[in-house]
Amino acid sequence: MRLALLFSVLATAASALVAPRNNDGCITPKVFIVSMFSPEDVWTAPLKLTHNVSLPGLSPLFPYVNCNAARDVCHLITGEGEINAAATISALVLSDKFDLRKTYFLFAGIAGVNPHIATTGSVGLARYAVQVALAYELDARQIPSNWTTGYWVQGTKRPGTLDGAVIYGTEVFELNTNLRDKVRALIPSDIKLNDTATAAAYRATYNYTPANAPPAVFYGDVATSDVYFAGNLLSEAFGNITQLWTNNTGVYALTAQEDNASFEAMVRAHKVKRVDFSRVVLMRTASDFDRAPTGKNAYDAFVADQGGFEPAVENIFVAGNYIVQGILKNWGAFKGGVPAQDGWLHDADIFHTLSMKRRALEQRGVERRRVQRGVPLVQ
Ligand SMILES: *[C@@H]1O[C@H](CO)[C@@H](O)[C@H](O)[C@H]1NC(C)=O
Ligand SMILES: *[C@@H]1O[C@H](CO)[C@@H](O)[C@H](O)[C@H]1NC(C)=O
Ligand SMILES: *[C@@H]1O[C@H](CO)[C@@H](O)[C@H](O)[C@H]1NC(C)=O
Ligand SMILES: *[C@@H]1O[C@H](CO)[C@@H](O)[C@H](O)[C@H]1NC(C)=O
Ligand SMILES: *[C@@H]1O[C@H](CO)[C@@H](O)[C@H](O)[C@H]1NC(C)=O
Ligand SMILES: CC(=O)N[C@H]1CO[C@H](CO)[C@@H](O)[C@@H]1O
Repeated sequence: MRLALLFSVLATAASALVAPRNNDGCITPKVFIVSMFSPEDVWTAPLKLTHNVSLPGLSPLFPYVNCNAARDVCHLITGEGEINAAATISALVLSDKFDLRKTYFLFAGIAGVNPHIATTGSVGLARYAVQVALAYELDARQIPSNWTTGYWVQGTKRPGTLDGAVIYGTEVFELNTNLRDKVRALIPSDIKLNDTATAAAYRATYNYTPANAPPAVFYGDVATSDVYFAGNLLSEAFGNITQLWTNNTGVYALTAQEDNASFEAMVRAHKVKRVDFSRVVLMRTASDFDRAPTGKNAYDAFVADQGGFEPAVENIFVAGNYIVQGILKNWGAFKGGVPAQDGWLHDADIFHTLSMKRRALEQRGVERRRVQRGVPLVQ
């Protein structure tokens, strides 16, 4: 008897490993919104996300997922920085309380902005998230005299090259650009974004557009770095690294501290069919400029009240709620997914984690050779 019981326990455990999940009783949100810290939670009150679900592994500061009564919209706060983001999103996507296979994810937070690409209060929708500071660094006072920056990619000998780069796999993530086009179309082109007089006045101190133009919706890529960098030199250096990792197809527009980490957890979960990484939208609204206006000191600009925080936070909802409501209203069109662009399966990350060909590529050492030849991995 006891032996039979043991066998039956083992058989149940084994079938749990291989059998499809029984998702009865799971929460199956249509849209899952992710904030990174409390001010970005512009959702709970207006969308009445009052049904709390506690989940092991979330941030001790934000221990709940909160959903609406219909349980078709849910939200959580990851906690700030790469480590909080990776740990929280891992806990979510591995939880059996949720079935997230058809869920659209809206990562929606504030960010620093490159004034050559957009201005404060603007709403950016990203194709790439690039982990720019995964790099070597020398203090600027000790760099070789002909270098333009103290940052260079790990494994390489100098700035500006991927020759010999060491790959961690989290350097760059590519999202579904067809989905990005589709959700942008849900936002009215004449949308009235929120703004403040302080933000407008500070913006006017830049002598070029789009920095000094009113806030708008735009396409732009997001740099991820735990180091909160500022000033034109570092911003330019990380813009250069973005171009390296994306073979000049990415444009560094926004900077924040979490996305690369969140997406690593999402890609791993996609691989075991717990989420669909082609259903991820990354929206960042611009709260402050990454560099000073011409002729101003970098530190003074960094500490100045740029006035962008408030409209950036508000515009997460002003623009983002069109996306949330649009997906809910048009669920028939979204339910089956939005096919991603050609090549996406190979490029979601540079290990080709989502590609059927990944194993074969790895076995042939293709990644290693391409990197040794200094060939960017994303096309
Ligand atoms: C639900 O979660 C929110 C945010 O974490 C918290 O403020 C609120 O007290 C929670 N409500 C209940 C009933 O636990
Ligand atoms: C700097 O000078 C060194 C030595 O002359 C040279 O090898 C290198 O290519 C130059 N440029 C950079 C960016 O290192
Ligand atoms: C960025 O790259 C450009 C083009 O190679 C170069 O002229 C510039 O000095 C670089 N900027 C920094 C800060 O490294
Ligand atoms: C945008 O600004 C208007 C006017 O100040 C305000 O009523 C509204 O609540 C703001 N929107 C959000 C989402 O905060
Ligand atoms: C990089 O982009 C260029 C076009 O600008 C293309 O010709 C080249 O094949 C790309 N390289 C790789 C490795 O994707
Ligand atoms: C700077 C930093 O924390 N980078 C991390 C990004 O995520 C990967 C793991 O997925 C880490 O290896 C990096 O250290």
